Amino acid sequence: MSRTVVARAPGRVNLIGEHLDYNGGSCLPIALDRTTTASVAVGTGARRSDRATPGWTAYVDGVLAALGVEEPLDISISSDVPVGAGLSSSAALTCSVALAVDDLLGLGRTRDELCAATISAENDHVGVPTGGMDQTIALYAEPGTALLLDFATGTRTPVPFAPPDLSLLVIDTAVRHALVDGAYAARRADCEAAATHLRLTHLAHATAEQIDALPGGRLGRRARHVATEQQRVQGFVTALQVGDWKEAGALMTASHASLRDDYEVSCPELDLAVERALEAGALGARMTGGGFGGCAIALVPDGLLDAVRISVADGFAGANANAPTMFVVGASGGAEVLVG
Ligand code: GAF
Repeated sequence: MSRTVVARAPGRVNLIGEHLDYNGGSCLPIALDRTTTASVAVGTGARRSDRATPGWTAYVDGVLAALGVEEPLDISISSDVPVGAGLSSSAALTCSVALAVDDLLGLGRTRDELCAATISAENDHVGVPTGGMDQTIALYAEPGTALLLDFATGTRTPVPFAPPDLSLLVIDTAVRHALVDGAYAARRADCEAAATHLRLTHLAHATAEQIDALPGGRLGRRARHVATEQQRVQGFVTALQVGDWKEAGALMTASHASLRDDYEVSCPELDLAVERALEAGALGARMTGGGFGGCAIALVPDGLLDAVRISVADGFAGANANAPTMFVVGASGGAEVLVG
């Protein structure tokens, strides 16, 4: 009987540092306890063509192509990471498949190599020019810590994340996004144009003077988000280190305003979720992930969790929006082989 390898990889929320990974900046994601599980065995049929595979199967084909795997495989997938919710269901899928296939076929790839393969699957096969945040946290997360990822240096620094008497509430707006629709690529192109104009390798390293010197309009706004978000990440990490949760919350809320006004990747439902969470006493709230729908996160004193949930739900009902789903998350571990 052929061997079946089972591996799982988590979704994530990014605490702060949005749209910085492809700008040489820093971000601070945590892994969720919501995961995708891939069961992989050597198969009997011919491998499906790697062209024109629709939807999520393209991500699987992309991983196999990036790993240079030609032989037929039987792969089954199960997941409780909501799809299209900005919680990185695609990286949970690619990383679980990559890890399982590597183990099954004895490829002996390092985590760095698997990370590169999963990024290539998304960039080169599916055709979405995402950065590497989602795959990196899925493969390297440790329980109880966020990972400070610096995309200029490639370093990963664990930052303990266990806020006392506070919860991190995920608010899924039920507005589904698709990064493949071109808006994400358009933001990335704007950033590349701004960096070229400023003769910078990493737009996240632009100074306030350089941003002011950009011609006004869209490129200036995009660059201002990137440069100010980089400052906020640094402030947020310091706030976590000294236990200043009020400051951490304020930086989350400022991040949301920047994503809404300068980067223009929010949507009315995300803005409503943030507004209603703050009104009910959240220390801070922001959209998380690529945007254009998906989830917001709110840092909420435990005693106010019910009030925040009710405030958000009432706000959505009052706006005739679909009911949001809300759940509390903590920092979980990264991808692992369950059955080898
Ligand atoms: C998506 C992308 F996949 C990430 O690489 C990152 O750019 C994120 O949007 C925004 O911070 O999740």
